[in-house]
Amino acid sequence: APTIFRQDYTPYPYRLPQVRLEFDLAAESTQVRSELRFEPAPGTAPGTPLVLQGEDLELVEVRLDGRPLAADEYQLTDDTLSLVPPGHGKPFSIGIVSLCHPAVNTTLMGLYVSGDKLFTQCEAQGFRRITWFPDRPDVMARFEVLLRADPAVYPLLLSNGNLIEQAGLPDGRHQALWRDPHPKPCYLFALVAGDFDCIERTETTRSGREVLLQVYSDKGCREQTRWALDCLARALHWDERRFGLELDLDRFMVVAARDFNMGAMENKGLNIFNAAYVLADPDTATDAAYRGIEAVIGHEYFHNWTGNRVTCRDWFQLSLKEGLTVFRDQEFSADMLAEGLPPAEAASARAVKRIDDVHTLRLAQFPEDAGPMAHPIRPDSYQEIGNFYTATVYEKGAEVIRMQHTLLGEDGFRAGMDEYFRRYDGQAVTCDDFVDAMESVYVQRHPGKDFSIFRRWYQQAGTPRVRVRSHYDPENRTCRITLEQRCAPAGLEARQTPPPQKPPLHIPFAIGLIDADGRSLPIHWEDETRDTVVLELREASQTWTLTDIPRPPVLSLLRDFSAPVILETDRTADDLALLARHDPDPFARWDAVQETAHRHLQACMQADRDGNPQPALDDLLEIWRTALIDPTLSPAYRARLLALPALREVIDRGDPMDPRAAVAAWTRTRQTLGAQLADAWRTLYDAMADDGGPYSPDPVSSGRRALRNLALDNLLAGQASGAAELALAQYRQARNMTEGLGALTALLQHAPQDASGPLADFHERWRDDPLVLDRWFGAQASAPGCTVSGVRALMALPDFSLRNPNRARAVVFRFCMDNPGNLHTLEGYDFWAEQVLALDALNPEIAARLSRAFDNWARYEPVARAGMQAALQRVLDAPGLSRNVREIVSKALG
Ligand code: B3K
Ligand code: ZN
Repeated sequence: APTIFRQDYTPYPYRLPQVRLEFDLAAESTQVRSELRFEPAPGTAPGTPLVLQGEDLELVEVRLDGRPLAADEYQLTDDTLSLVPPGHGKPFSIGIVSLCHPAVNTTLMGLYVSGDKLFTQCEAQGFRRITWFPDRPDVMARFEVLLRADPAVYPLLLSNGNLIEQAGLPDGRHQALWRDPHPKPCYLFALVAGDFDCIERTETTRSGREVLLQVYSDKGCREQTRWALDCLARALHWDERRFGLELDLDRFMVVAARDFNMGAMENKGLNIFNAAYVLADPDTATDAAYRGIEAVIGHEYFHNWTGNRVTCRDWFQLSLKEGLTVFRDQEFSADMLAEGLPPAEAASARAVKRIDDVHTLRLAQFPEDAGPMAHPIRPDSYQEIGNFYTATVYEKGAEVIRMQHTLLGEDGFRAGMDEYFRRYDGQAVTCDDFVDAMESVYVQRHPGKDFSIFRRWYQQAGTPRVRVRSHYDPENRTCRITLEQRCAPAGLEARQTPPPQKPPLHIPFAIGLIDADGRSLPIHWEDETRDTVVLELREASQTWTLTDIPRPPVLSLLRDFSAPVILETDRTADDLALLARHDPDPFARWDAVQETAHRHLQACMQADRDGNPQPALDDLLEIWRTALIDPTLSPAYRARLLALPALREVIDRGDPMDPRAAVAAWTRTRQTLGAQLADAWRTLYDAMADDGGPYSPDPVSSGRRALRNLALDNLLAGQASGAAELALAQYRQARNMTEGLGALTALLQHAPQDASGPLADFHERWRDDPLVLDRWFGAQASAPGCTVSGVRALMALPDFSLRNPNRARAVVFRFCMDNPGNLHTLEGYDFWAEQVLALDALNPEIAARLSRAFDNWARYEPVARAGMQAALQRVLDAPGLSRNVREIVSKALG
């Protein structure tokens, strides 16, 4: 497949002010009639061809200014339709009639069937599967859309913008006309047709306009959409308060779809969501699911400004909207968690969100940045853009925005955002344009300081490492701190000779000092005294001297995770233990516990390799023992502090990566921690019992449930007597899904022999609720007892279907991502290859996601490495591979 380069961008030679689309909707075959009003862009030479994209379409007719064109007046290829428009320099119109086939569209891109309804997904390049069109984000048009369908099958007909009129037709069908007042690229087009429940409410915007918010879902699900509607209203008001951004539509719709490739899609005024991010009630959704809905509802809503009003010039700029919008949704979630709490608790609630976000980054993005798919947040090339909706573009992109927020401060960042909209509202722009706006504020507020090298974060792939050295001079009472950065060649760079030079990045590095008794040592900095200062590292190596430090300090580093880097320090176990007990920065404190655990786990693996006895666990045990009973820590925060690093992180830290050794070390450590602290876990379990009030997903009560489930998990891991009975009782008495699933998962993980009763009961009770059934499948597929034949047995059940992405994710992905002990076997590797190919025949975007599971095969120990390499080769050799999967596996194999 051809590689597309960012440098090759050229503007589209024609403008498209106005589009009219008429749909005759039916599942088997839908006819689309388009009327596209083009005009040559300034400077376009007469005779410049007009090229439209189209895929999997049947062409019926093409007209130019109303005149049907003969077959030799246009060119048709597999994916384009082109013609030479009249050279008079004036507007002209192209009319196209074409057919597409939603019922057989298993890719879930373009127009497709889910259940008995019709949905669209157009980002990034799905619109070309609906009709021929300039399918690129810098062509922005006003859309008028007429939908016609059988009212018995499709009583509701939705598209973007405002409903202009609705009417019955003489042939028994009905029609609806929608007009979107805002010009938009076609990737933001949407239509929905079918029978739905709907709840709605009106909100008054800050300028006093009444707007209608609606959530559509399957018949019978109405009551499960209240939380989503509530989140939507909160998102609307939050964006007004925090960013001064008001909804620019009279009507904002969210529709839940059962079959959906990703989380959700921000189509203008008509967001289409994976039902998993809409439906929730206490019986069926976990606390985490409630928070996930809040985050995704917020995310899509915030795209209305960061993405839709200002969109991307080309797909290389994807992080312009995604990184920024993830940052916005992270801040929204943090503010929602902190709302109404006293300051200290609010800070802790925000820290919990930060910890979870950093955890995601380390789990998903760091490995990506260390593998063959590593790319800058603004990639330079791709073969298939669908493969670049990555943790790098999204999560690292959000970190790059967050660093700008740190460097500018809340006020400065807000001023930069205002400037961004002042300059670019209504346009399709680049990441550079965004940084230009931020830079204009930065240089004004920090005279003499330079922002230009910050842009390197957009150009460089790979996770930088920052090495920290410090020296305390008791005589002069100074502390000298040296930071040194380097970033190894990443992704394709690693294959270049000589390896490319990577100039230093601009890294905001937040630090604090504490003394041996755990007290904060204030730092004198820019005429102030502070507990935390941000060192701005701009060179390969830089040294700072802090003065008036009365006692030898221990360094608290990278507070609040001020930059997406890996730390290298010579901190001792005692330093970490001190930080784990006393660091006033809740993120750095958590990180000190994580680091202690990581060191222990790696030491266990080393001891195994060397045939030595297992290292002592004292450090971690003591830290946990104190944290377990510390009443000053919120339950949610304690649940993070007392969580062992995820198994995948432990595997990823190995050099070479050794999944089976990691599983062994991890399992043993959990066992020991559970057993040694059994009494404390038991006391905590009882103390965190539900108070009997009505369910609420607030941070305090959900924190208590998280901590209680963690206690249960530890009791089972430590094989405490009576633990299985406790879990069975919790399952039976569960008052919500968090408790029920917590008990079921703990049983499956540690006492599978006792899980069969709850498993059967769960299935019986929830067999008709697909989202809950996904939980049932997922808990089993990720259990250590689930071998390849186990996962095959799950797939043989009548409830299973590979076509539904949520179900495929619950079973196949959970097995391949969260069950390393069983995946890393010869049968496991075969299973992976077979499933990648099976999915690829249906849905290349989803198949490509699964194919990423072996990205880092070359970093594994020899046996695993050879097994994965062979499996990758088997996929690459298969006939008819999609462009999506081909790009991933060919890059993996190099
Ligand atoms: N913008 C969508 C991306 C969907 C692309 C799928 N090929 C989701 C989001 O980030 O909000
Ligand atoms: Zn997004």
